[in-house]
Amino acid sequence: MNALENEIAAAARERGFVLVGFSPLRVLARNRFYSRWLAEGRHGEMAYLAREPERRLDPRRIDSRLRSVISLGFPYQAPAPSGRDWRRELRGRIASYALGEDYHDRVMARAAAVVMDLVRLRPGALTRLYVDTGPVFEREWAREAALGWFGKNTNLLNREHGSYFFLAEIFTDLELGGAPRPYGDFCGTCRRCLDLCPTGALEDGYVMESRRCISYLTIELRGPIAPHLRPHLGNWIFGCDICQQVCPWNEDGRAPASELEPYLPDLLALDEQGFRDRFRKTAIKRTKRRGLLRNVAIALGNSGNPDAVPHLIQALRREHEPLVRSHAAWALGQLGGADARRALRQAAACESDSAVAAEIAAALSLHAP
Ligand code: B12
Repeated sequence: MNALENEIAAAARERGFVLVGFSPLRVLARNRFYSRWLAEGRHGEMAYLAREPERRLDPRRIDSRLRSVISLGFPYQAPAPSGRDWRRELRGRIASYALGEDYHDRVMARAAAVVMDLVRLRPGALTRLYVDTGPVFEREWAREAALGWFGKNTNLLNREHGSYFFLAEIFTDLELGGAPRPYGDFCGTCRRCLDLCPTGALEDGYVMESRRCISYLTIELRGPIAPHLRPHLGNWIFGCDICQQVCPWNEDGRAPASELEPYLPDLLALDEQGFRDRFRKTAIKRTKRRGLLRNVAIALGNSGNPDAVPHLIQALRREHEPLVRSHAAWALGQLGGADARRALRQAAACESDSAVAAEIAAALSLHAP
């Protein structure tokens, strides 16, 4: 590192970033992989991933004066393994990255402070800052800057810090970073993330089939979740950490279990205002109330616990969102029992939404004599 890079790295560390690297900009040689990935529809409904391919592959299209990128890694709490019997206690599970204040705001504020430091060091420097906020292949640039390697679980992994860190990039017109220093791939023959992903979203590694990823299904997908995938979601109600938790490069943390594992019936009872009050400042607001409650209904259906039935019946009767009613109907079908069946039959008689009616019919047919 040259003197300026050392100063920038020191400033970034001061702001809480544990990983800092530099690389000159060039056209990324991933066009073929990326075009195929899109053509195969692996991005699901995330249409924004197909936008501005030229900029993604060459950030100089953002501004032709840009010369290099500073990649930053900001750590977050590694999740603790659950010590609870979630089925008995009716507890959902939230991915660790989503705890606390929305990371976009948290990391953005710190990265913006690094930008100020940089401009103090080099007055007039041109900068463009991204924290998951634009058409940038963040992991690819972080890999170029030797922050880590692109793991089989498609996360950027670092030997010291594992993968529980966010990425941010400062593009600048300063000349930073020398010849690429490849980090190496330390996945070896390990297949744990591939074999333990409940939905097989990582296939044979290094590729993400978003349409099967629990993180995509619970956060990004707006509509119904395909019935054959629902049982595999277990109790994940926002994101998923499995492919990180099983990775030998990650250690277990001690994130507060109460926040990671909320009581599901409380969430199912949230109205719009209650949802806003509880999640407004967190990343969880992204699903909106209807998305979160859809996931909660699935988790209750997966619990196998009859205590969930009255809460789901309540949702089937009172819930105004068809998306939530339909997943509550599915969950009642999974749990079965006389009360669930009676409620489903009653709902069938008065349901006006055809998608919900179809879910109710499917749920009733599970236990048809
Ligand atoms: C869309 C998205 C998702 C989607 C799709 C995920 C995916 N793997 O693409 C979904 C919703 C599933 C998702 C989930 C998660 N995400 Co996300 N996501 C993004 C986002 C916005 C874009 C990623 C993207 O462009 N994907 C499209 C594909 C084509 O891109 P790619 O995989 O990066 O593609 C490159 C590599 O595949 C490479 N490549 C291809 N083949 C090979 C082979 C080898 C050997 C190598 C080395 C490279 C390589 O070429 C491609 C093109 O450059 C980024 C932020 C950003 N702007 O980058 C965050 C980001 C990747 N997500 C992040 C996080 C934290 C998560 C979750 C952990 C959250 C959670 N707990 O639920 C999960 C992890 C799931 C997983 N295993 O990936 C972090 C990752 C940090 C890290 N340490 O890696 C990011 C960087 C956000 C941030 N700023 O911190 N995410």
